[in-house]
Amino acid sequence: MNKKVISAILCGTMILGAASPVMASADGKKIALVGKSAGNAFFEIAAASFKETVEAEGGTVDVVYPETATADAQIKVLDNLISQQPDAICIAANDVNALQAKLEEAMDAGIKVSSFDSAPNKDSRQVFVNQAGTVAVGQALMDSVLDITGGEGQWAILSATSQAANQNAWIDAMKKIMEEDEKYSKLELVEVAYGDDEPQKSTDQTAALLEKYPDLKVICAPTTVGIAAAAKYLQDNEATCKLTGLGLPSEMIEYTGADDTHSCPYFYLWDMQGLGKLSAYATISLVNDEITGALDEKFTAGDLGEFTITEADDGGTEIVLGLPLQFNADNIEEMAKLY
Ligand code: RAM
Repeated sequence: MNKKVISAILCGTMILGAASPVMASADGKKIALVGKSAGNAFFEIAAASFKETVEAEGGTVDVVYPETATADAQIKVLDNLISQQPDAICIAANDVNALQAKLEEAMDAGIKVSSFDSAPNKDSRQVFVNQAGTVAVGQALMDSVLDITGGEGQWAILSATSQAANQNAWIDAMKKIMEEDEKYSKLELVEVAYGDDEPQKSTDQTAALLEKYPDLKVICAPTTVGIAAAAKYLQDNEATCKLTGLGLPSEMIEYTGADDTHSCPYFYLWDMQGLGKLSAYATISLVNDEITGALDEKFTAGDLGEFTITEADDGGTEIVLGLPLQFNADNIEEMAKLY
C-alpha cells in the first residue's frame, strides 16, 4: 500500500471516529445531590461514590448540604437549586411530608427528582433508592436487640432527629415486628431518644438514658452518628448496657467486639459505595428518560447489574440495593477499610 492510500484510510478513520464519538450516558448533565446534614461521614462516603459514577458518565454533580438537619434548611437548598435548573435532584429527606411542595415545584419545572437513604413521601419523588428493605433493617435490628438482651429486659432507641424519614420508618418497622411476634414480648422499649445526628447531643442523650434507666440492657441506635457517640460513651464508662444499630465500620472499629471490653457486639449497615453508585445510575436513567420511576421498570446500574423498580411500603416506588450487612469482631477490620 502506498503512503497516499494509507493516509487516506487513516484520515477516513479519524473523520468517522470524530463523527460518531462514544457518548457517555450523562454527557453534559447537571445533577444535584442533597444530604441530610453536613459533617456526617455517611453522606460524604455516599456522595463520593455518586459523584465518581456520574462524572465517569460525563456529567457533573453539585453536592449540597443544608445548614441544619431540618426540612426548612433543605427547602432553602431546594429553592436555590430550582433557580439553577439542574437536570436532576437526588435527596435524602429530613422530613417525610414537609418537602412535598418544593419537590413538586422542582418536578413541575422539569427537574427529575429521585431520593436516596431517606425517602420523602411518594408524591414528592419519582423513585427512592432504598439501601436495604425497611422491614429487613427493622428485623435485623429487632433480632439483635433480642439476642443481645438475652431475650428480655429494657432497651431504648437513640435516633437521629425526631422528623427523620428513614429513622422513623425503621423505628416503626421495629415496633411492628416487636408487637406481632410473641418472642419479643419480654422486651420493654422504654424510650426513643433523639441525638439529632450531632455527636455531642447523642452523647448527652446516651448519658441521660443510662441515668434514667439503670437496668437498661441495650441501646439500639439506627444512625451512624448516634451509634458512634453512644459506643464511645458506653465503653469509656464501662457501662453494662450494650449497643447495636446502624454504623460505619470505620467509626466503630474500637468499640466492636463480643467481649466485655467492647460496647458493641455487632451492628449493621449496607454497601455504602453501592448506595452512591445505584443512586447515581437511577438518577441518570431518569434524566435520560430510560425510566420514569414506575413499577416494574428496569435499568442497568453499571457493574452492579440490572435493577427492577418495586413497590415501596409507602405506596410509592423504590429500588432496593440489597440486604443489611452485619459487622462484628470477625469482619470489622476489613470492612473499616472500605467505609
Ligand atoms: C446517619 C443518617 C443517615 C442514616 C445513617 C444510618 O448517618 O441519619 O440518614 O442512613 O445514619
